Amino acid sequence: MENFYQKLNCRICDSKNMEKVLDLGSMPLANDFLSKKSLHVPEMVFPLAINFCSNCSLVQTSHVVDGDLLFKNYHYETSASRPLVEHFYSLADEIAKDYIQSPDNLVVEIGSNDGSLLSRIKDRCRVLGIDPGGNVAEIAIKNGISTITDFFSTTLAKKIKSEKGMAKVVVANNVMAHIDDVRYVFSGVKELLSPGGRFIFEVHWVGNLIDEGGFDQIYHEHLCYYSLHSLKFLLDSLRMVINDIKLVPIHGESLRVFAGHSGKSSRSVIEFLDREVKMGLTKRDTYIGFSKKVESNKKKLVDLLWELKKEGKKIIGYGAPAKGNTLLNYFKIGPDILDFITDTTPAKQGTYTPGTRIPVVSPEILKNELPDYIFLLSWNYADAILEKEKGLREKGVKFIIAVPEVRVV
Ligand code: DWN
Repeated sequence: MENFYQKLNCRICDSKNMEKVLDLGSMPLANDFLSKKSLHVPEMVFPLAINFCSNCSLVQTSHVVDGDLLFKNYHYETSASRPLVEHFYSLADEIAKDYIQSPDNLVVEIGSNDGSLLSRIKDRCRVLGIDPGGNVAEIAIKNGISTITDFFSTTLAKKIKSEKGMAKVVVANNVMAHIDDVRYVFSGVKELLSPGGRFIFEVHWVGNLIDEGGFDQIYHEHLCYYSLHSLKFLLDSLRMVINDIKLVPIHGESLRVFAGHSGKSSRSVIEFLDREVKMGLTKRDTYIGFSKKVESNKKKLVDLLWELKKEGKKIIGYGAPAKGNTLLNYFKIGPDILDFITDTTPAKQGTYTPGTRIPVVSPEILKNELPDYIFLLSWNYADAILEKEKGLREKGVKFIIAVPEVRVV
């Protein structure tokens, strides 16, 4: 692969019956934050558009960027977002309560990042992390979480099975949307999972993306935008079963899927499939309508920001999420609008946002520099952040939130 290639067949069902439903143009990589010394180097940009497959309903990116470019030096750290860490701790406790019967049980996490989830249960069972990002895997290893720095695959699944036995639980959060050859990776999970085991994975739900107009979740790392329909098509074809599902309020709304080799599907699965049909998630027109909502949100937000700048207001960004870079680049919001962006991730501080080149700094700066407005790029943590920053709001600082509707609070 010369850095990227166009996907002509559907990732799940191999159909060519796909139609482009949104085109964001050429974009830099959303997590490719720039160091000061690389500012003079032209950035790589890649086509960013999504297709809808009428055969299995998978919404997916039209092009695939080389995984080494995307993940080998990864700026994203789970532990930088407290609400996310708490979300994963709660999942880890649920896994231990519902699935771990012996300290010898093995829990394998695909995309284990800095080991936040596994650290919660490492004293209750055997744990193994897998993550290609050497920098984040290093943090996990330092915290005592055995981690394989590589991409998960059927080959690696066989190696783990021969060395450590089968896994009682395989967990993968915000990973299965990042994989091009999804059939191969899901087959690897099937290989590793014990007969009565559970594959528990979370993916952001395409229904939320449509509902909230959260188009910023579209970037090159996210190859798939799953509905339960598309996931069911995939697991049926691999002769696996979706035993249960739960909609969880993280990254907007994510589907938490409980899958296994056998067993029945719960009532929640049946009801959710009906809900998706009623929402039109199996119809291409739904996604065509979505792109119109994105354009209307764009105009409202950009007009508001320029109005405030004309009034001489100081505006900064809060949170430098990957999704923020899709929004900033597509809406052409740069350092002429946002003086800087604060972020709690040490690896992001001192860098510049890809494409728009806005400086990313520590939130400490807010102790000395008060803006008039804060544009909340990490809108998915709005409740926690507005609570955390109520002191700023008491001093008159206003927050601008763009998703699901543009509003000032
Ligand atoms: O799939 C993925 C999603 C789930 O996570 C990955 N491809 C990458 C990543 O996407 P993201 O960067 O959009 O995720 P978050 O968790 O929405 O990023 C939040 C950002 O905001 C982090 O950089 C941390 C920062 N933050 C902050 O500065 N102050 C977060 C909180 C809660 C805060 O109080």
